[in-house]
Amino acid sequence: MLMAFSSCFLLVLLQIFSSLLLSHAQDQSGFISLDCGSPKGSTFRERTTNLTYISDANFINTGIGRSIKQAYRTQFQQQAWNLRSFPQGIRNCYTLNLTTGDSTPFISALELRKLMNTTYLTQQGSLQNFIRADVGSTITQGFRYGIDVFDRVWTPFNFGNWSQISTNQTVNVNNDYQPPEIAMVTASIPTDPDEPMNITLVGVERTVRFYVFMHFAEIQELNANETREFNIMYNDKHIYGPFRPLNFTTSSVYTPTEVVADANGQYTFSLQRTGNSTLPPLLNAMEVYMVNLLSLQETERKEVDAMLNIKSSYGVTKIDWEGDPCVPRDYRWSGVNCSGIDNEIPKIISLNLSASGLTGEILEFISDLTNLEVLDLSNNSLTGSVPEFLANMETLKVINLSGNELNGSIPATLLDKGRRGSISLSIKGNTGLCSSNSCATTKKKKKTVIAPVAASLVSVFLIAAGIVTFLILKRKKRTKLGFNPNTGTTPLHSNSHHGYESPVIAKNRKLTYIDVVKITNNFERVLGRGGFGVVYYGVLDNEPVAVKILTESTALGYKQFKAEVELLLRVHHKDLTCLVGYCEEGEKMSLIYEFMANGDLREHLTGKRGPSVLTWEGRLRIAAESAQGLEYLHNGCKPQIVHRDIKTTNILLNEKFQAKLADFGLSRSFPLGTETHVSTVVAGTPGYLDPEYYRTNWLTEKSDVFSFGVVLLELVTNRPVIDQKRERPHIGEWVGLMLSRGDITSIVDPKLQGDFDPNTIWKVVETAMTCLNPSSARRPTMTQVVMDLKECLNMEMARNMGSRMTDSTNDSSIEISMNFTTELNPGAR
Ligand SMILES: *[C@@H]1O[C@H](CO)[C@@H](O)[C@H](O)[C@H]1NC(C)=O
Ligand SMILES: *[C@@H]1O[C@H](CO)[C@@H](O)[C@H](O)[C@H]1NC(C)=O
Ligand SMILES: *[C@@H]1O[C@H](CO)[C@@H](O)[C@H](O)[C@H]1NC(C)=O
Ligand SMILES: *[C@@H]1O[C@H](CO)[C@@H](O)[C@H](O)[C@H]1NC(C)=O
Ligand SMILES: *[C@@H]1O[C@H](CO)[C@@H](O)[C@H](O)[C@H]1NC(C)=O
Ligand SMILES: *[C@@H]1O[C@H](CO)[C@@H](O)[C@H](O)[C@H]1NC(C)=O
Ligand SMILES: *[C@@H]1O[C@H](CO)[C@@H](O)[C@H](O)[C@H]1NC(C)=O
Ligand SMILES: *[C@@H]1O[C@H](CO)[C@@H](O)[C@H](O)[C@H]1NC(C)=O
Ligand SMILES: *[C@@H]1O[C@H](CO)[C@@H](O)[C@H](O)[C@H]1NC(C)=O
Ligand SMILES: *[C@@H]1O[C@H](CO)[C@@H](O)[C@H](O)[C@H]1NC(C)=O
Ligand SMILES: *[C@@H]1O[C@H](CO)[C@@H](O)[C@H](O)[C@H]1NC(C)=O
Ligand SMILES: CC(=O)N[C@H]1CO[C@H](CO)[C@@H](O)[C@@H]1O
Repeated sequence: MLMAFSSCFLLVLLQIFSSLLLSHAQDQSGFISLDCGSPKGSTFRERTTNLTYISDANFINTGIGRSIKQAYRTQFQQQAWNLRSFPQGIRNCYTLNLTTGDSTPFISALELRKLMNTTYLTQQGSLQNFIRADVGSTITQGFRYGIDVFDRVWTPFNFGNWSQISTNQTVNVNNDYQPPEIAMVTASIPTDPDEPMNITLVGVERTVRFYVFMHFAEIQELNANETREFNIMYNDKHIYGPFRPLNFTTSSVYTPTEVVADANGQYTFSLQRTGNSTLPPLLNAMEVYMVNLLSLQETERKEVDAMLNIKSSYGVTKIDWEGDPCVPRDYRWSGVNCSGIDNEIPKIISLNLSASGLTGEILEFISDLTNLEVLDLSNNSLTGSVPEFLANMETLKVINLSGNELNGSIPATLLDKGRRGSISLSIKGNTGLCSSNSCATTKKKKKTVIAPVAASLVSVFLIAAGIVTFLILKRKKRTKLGFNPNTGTTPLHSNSHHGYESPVIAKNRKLTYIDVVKITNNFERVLGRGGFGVVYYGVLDNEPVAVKILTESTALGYKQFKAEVELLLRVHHKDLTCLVGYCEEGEKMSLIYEFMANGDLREHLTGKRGPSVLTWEGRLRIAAESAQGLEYLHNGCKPQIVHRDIKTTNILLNEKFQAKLADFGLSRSFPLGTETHVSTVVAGTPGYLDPEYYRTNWLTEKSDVFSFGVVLLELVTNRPVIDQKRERPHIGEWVGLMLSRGDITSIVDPKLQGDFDPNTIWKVVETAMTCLNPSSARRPTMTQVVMDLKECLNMEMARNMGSRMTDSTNDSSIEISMNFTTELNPGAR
């Protein structure tokens, strides 16, 4: 028996809208329903669904509204009566992928819906509906909102060789997926009870990956001597079962990982009754989603905000300045160029607003484009002075300000950079501008128009057919592209020589000592004492902060301080603590960090934070997050950063128990170039210190890998790193000894009470032991460590989420999880 699904169903879904079942009113919060092309401000309630649609006019500046002919209206729901047409421009609307060709693309309606965050999870990309079938349906219409609380559109599905069964009783649908009861009260069974139910996905390339969700409920009243029990096979491999659907209660079975085609390009699910079953298998409802890989990373929020501020302050009216400035890559904003390799976060590296009719001053928002290499503002009517911040933008290599009406003096620091050739500065045709400090008398205080920061912009990528997808974009490591200086402009030469060292730090983050006293309420509450000073609690702009006061006597203090500030200002990552400000007044030096409400990891392991024990899943998450932070330092930063003091007290937890690496005080940047190591004064904490680094004094990122291995062992064992009373004092040697004796259970932290998947424990121990390899060359990279930990975390999460079955005969098997109703205790673990 064979049933075929193909993407033609998408067309079916679009046509069923005109005849839908009646429904009762439901909550529409979290819904966005746009009637594209309808007049600005217009709104209406759709008659059959009671969904409220509003005009899309506030969401787009381009395109033209049109209507369909009166005669066709009755065939469609009202949101299809208007449409927005895009006859102009190659980049329009909600960051759309518009295909150019001999037709004009259009959108009729745009609808966004909210699902529970526990359902329809994908490991990568987004999910696109392939089929959503109400199997064995006795009705001929599809249905959606009003019957389906999440507004999923269901299609009746019957197959020739299957028979329908249905019930008049109620079926409990109360699990996270909440399939509509109308879909669950009907089901299909094979007409020949000895045949399996085969479901083959056709009409797609073999590279397509799917997630499959099947909803089952027993809807026949079984006699005591009857059973319905079946296995779920995929491409002839057993993936789940034996399984007995619950009486009049929904079980949702889904694939938590991607389903891939077999060698023949085949995707076949088969429900097969077991030998003990007196009844054939049944299927009530089924959903199949394709994984849509969008290899597009969005530009960082901060840079997008800066561009939107620049756009609104200068009143830039370029038609394509909508959505994300850098993506899709082939449709960037005009005048903007971005760095970008696939899968990396694009950064704005050049901004060309030459001859764009700009007026007013040079906006400070430009300084938020922290990766900018080329700035061309030539041939505009810009007034005011050349701002100092341009000299402080470290990446900036080319500045063209020629052909404007700028006046005053050019900042000495900028002149100096121009003189040294590190910036190519072009200022021709600004009659009021002088290149020496002597004319600085008329220098007026700069004032920048502050534009409201544009509201968070949600980029919705749509395929022209109008299929809504849900994005889960993963931010990966960021690497800056090398810059090839464009020498199109002449470097400015000047006689002035100031020997001025350019300030690295933006002024707005610099605080006075008085501020620090205020923030900490006169150093009222001590949070902790670190290697270089005391950390106090403080409040800055109503946000809690941690203020680290560096000890004046610290010999290394000042250098350390500068290093830390310079690094932290460059480094931004969700798994690294964020520096929000600093103070440097002579000897009085302090750093202000985001406050990490839950202290450090060591406190949680030792129980100093109270009796609650970190679960294994919690520990894996902390490990994965801090590994990512470290991976970012190693691979995302240029020059690479070696932390040099990885330990459990430097892994901090915020109020959501997210882990972040702290204390870059000992970090040193690698010099640019081909060197793979630097020689520095050995620093670090005993026990965590890489013996190879200690011995050779040669530092590589693999020293951090060693320290991280120690942290992993602490997470598993919860024992001291060095314990002289132990057979082997160092934790790594001790674990190695226990492993060699085969005594592996005794190393695991007894506080975990055996609540873990042993496979993940051993995998972590294995990873940790490779990190501790005496030879740094044999240690893994943090990238590998991150991958291992994520894999373990996923396994542990799946274990905790529900029962999990894997095919024991083949490791490439897929997994099926069960999601039971909350009221019933799962019997089929
Ligand atoms: C159904 O699938 C099973 C296992 O994949 C296969 O052995 C059987 O031949 C299929 N039956 C039909 C009718 O396609
Ligand atoms: C459907 O059933 C008919 C006979 O009832 C059989 O000839 C045909 O092969 C079956 N089709 C599939 C796909 O199983
Ligand atoms: C829509 O709402 C109105 C009033 O709120 C109600 O009378 C009507 O039955 C609802 N229609 C549907 C289809 O839910
Ligand atoms: C899901 O949402 C709930 C409540 O909104 C939140 O507590 C929980 O952390 C979320 N889970 C995930 C995995 O995001
Ligand atoms: C459901 O009720 C209808 C009408 O009362 C009846 O004709 C039908 O046989 C019932 N179906 C089942 C499965 O009991
Ligand atoms: C189950 O028992 C009923 C009588 O209670 C009988 O009619 C039926 O044949 C039995 N079915 C099976 C599969 O033994
Ligand atoms: C379903 O009902 C039948 C008959 O009452 C009973 O034998 C069986 O155990 C029930 N199944 C489940 C999973 O509760
Ligand atoms: C099927 O029945 C036999 C004998 O009653 C039993 O040993 C076996 O465990 C059953 N199989 C399943 C999968 O329940
Ligand atoms: C944009 O920048 C890339 C380097 O990231 C460079 O290869 C490309 O030529 C630039 N494109 C334009 C139009 O300047
Ligand atoms: C900026 O764009 C103009 C054309 O619009 C071009 O002539 C100029 O070379 C560009 N500037 C840079 C730095 O690429
Ligand atoms: C800017 O003005 C100069 C001088 O008039 C001219 O040569 C140049 O082509 C202009 N550049 C652009 C991009 O308009
Ligand atoms: C960025 C993106 O997704 N571009 C796609 C837009 O659609 C065309 C045609 O379907 C594809 O060729 C592009 O790759």
